[in-house]
Amino acid sequence: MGNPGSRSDLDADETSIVTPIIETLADAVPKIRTAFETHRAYEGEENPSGEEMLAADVYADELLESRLGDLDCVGTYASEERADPVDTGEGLSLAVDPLDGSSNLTSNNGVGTIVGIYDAELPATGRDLLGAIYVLYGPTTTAMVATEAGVTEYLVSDGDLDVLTEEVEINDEGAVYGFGGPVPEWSREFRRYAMSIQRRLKRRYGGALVGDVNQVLSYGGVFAYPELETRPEGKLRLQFEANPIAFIVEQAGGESFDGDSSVLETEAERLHQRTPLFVGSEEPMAQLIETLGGRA
Ligand code: AFP
Repeated sequence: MGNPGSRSDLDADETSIVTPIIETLADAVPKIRTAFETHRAYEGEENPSGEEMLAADVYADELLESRLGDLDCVGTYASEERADPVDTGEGLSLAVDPLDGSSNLTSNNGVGTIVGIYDAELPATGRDLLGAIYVLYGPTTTAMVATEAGVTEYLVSDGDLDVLTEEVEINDEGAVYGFGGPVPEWSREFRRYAMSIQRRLKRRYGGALVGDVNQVLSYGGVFAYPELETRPEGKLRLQFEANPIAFIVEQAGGESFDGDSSVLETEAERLHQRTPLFVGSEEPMAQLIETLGGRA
């Protein structure tokens, strides 16, 4: 653990692209946490994906747009809560889910913030990601930061960052699984996979992607939000959720899959496009990919 009160735990070489972004996010964390207490009501408005927004969603989005959009290295701020990207000048494109799993605020369960850092105009493929970050607001606040150099987990406290885990690596076998969506709406193949995996792994599902993926990274295992009968495109958003999460898991040594190939290969057609998402440890993912018909 690093020196509390300093930001020196950020490794200059490994995370230089993401350094101003993660430092700015860390600064915003105490304000976002406070908003969980003060901005709990629903706004009566829907986001571009048709979901009702909480006041905290709007607060986090506006705060992050103003803070991240001000950075010299950022040229575009796009958010799950906005129909269109905001042009902030020359630079990288950020795709942000300001408050992932915000409906969990009602039940006081974990929520998160996700940032995809793309070196391309949005919508872009996961192969255009230079880095990805998620913040998990759990009993403590942690940040998982991935670049081509690897993945580092930080404790975020009073706006400061201290390394918790250097070189985060997912184990190959896995211990937990968490699958979203109503079971009767899963495909027959996916139901077959779920029946088989539950003999070996323990079910853990919290309803916030960041929390559910963080436990898969911590213990090994598999997270899935598959295509559904009524929603063949899946639920999760490619730019804001699936790509950054797939990048982090793959950089930690795991696998991602969209039903055909790595999520990072998914063609990007629309900013708010959805995709099925499967991520996790090598072994359970190999079994999943085989059960779903293999890679295209
Ligand atoms: P909310 O932001 O509306 O709470 O949705 C969260 C989310 O996009 C993602 O974080 C979860 O993995 C998934 O939806 C949970 O969906 P279910 O409520 O269908 O389990």
